[in-house]
Amino acid sequence: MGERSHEKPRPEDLEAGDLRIAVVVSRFNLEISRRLLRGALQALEEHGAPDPEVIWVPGAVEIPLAALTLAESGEVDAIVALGCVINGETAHFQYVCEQVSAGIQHVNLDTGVPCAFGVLTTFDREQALARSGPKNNKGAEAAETAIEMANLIRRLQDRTEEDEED
Ligand code: INI
Repeated sequence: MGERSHEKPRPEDLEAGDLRIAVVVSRFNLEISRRLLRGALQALEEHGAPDPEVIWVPGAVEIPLAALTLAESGEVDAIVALGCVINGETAHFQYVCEQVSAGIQHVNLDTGVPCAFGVLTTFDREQALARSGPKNNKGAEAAETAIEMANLIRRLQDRTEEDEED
């Protein structure tokens, strides 16, 4: 057994200088999506991610297919999925939430490429604004999760390869 994972991320766990990270962001509730994107891009820059690609899609339901296609391309080490679903008066909200959350988990488990879930699912616009601000920004949190998971999966894969060589 080599290196283990740690309770809190160490600085090197959040080092993104050699990671290729893409952001998939949905246009629906554009004001909030832009705020999440700003937070994510700031966090990626702070951690040294070089030139993250940003892919826009129409709504949250479209995020998983774009993310899956990127993950399968082999061109990215991690994906940050951003969007905002706000409860309306019908059951539509529930279907959109289910599709985007299950779809993003599919991307993670089917491809092995980490795809962080930075999609807000709120009861109103105020809750969405409160989670996409300069202080509390779920886009920034998702960006850090994507970096940490990309580094973790890389380390675990390297360990497996070393074991196979022994
Ligand atoms: N898409 C969102 O991203 N957020 C929402 O709040 C939303 N609502 O409420 O309808 C929404 N719907 C569109 C959906 O994501 C798809 O784009 C559409 O169903 C076409 O596939």
